[in-house]
Amino acid sequence: MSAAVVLMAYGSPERLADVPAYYADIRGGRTIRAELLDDLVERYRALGIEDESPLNAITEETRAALERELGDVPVFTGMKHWTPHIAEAADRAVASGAGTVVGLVLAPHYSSMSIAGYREQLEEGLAGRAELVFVESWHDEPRFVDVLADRVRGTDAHVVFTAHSLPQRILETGDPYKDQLLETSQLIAERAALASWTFSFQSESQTGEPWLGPDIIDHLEDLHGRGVRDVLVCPVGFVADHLEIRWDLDHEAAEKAQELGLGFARIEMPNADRVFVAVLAGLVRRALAVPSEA
Ligand code: FEC
Repeated sequence: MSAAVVLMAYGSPERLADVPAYYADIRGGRTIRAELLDDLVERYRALGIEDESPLNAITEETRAALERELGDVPVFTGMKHWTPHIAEAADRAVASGAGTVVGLVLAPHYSSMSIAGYREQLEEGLAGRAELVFVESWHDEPRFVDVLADRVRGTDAHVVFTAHSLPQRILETGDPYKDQLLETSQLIAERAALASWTFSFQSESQTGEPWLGPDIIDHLEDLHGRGVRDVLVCPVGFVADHLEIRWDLDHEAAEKAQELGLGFARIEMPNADRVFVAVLAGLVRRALAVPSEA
């Protein structure tokens, strides 16, 4: 039976005018304070998304490269918070004649507050019209670990692994997110034989509840206090350039490091890199070969 892939990403507003609707989608109907919306618009403006999004272009590049790599399996992009929505991708996958759909998220770590939401949207979109093989997490995939280990190997700097923070309450329900992040970091550090590394969260939102820490901004201060002079940031929870990388790290964290007199660099994100796309293709092939183990 033929197959298709729904490749899912967080999604990004396509142009500046889309930011309010995009933010409303993220908040799921809950109120947005005007100053937070203004601040978000300014962050996107600084990234140059006036009329078209260089961030969504990266997702399209990755999709096209994965489709080429797979050869005979069509790949459709589905965005969690923007167009094309996951439900549209599901419709297109079914229309392509696929009896089996592989759901793969461009985020390697499972959380009930992230990956579960992608799955829900895809299940609803497919509505039983095709068999779904959903890849829940791929945080310990050896070839993914290699992709990142290759980017930090040989550095003299202290490596800081990072990922998006989430509200602390996820820990009360045994959510595996934090453990999976630490496992990925440990695996990379071992593979690259790193002498000095730590993990910190980034990009927490102002939602009025405590989020997982330490946040990278505080962590940089702490590292500086411990005598670290150069930092190389390796975001393990993201695979592409987007707002959380180009603003939260390249702008906010870099500015903090400069203020402290700390050397600051970050690895190049995998984006549509050939070796990384081969990792994604491997995940899809494995999901199609042994659906029950995906
Ligand atoms: O480049 C772009 O345009 C999109 C960048 C982007 C990525 C991303 C990834 C994750 N998020 C995760 C969790 C949350 C939770 C909330 C939340 C809020 C935002 C806002 C923006 C945003 N996120 Fe995001 N996230 C990205 C962008 N995120 C913009 C709203 C403004 C703000 O709060 O700063 C809080 C929702 C709420 O208010 O209730 C929770 C997680 C990931 C990593 C996994 C994934 O990629 O799906 C987890 C990229």
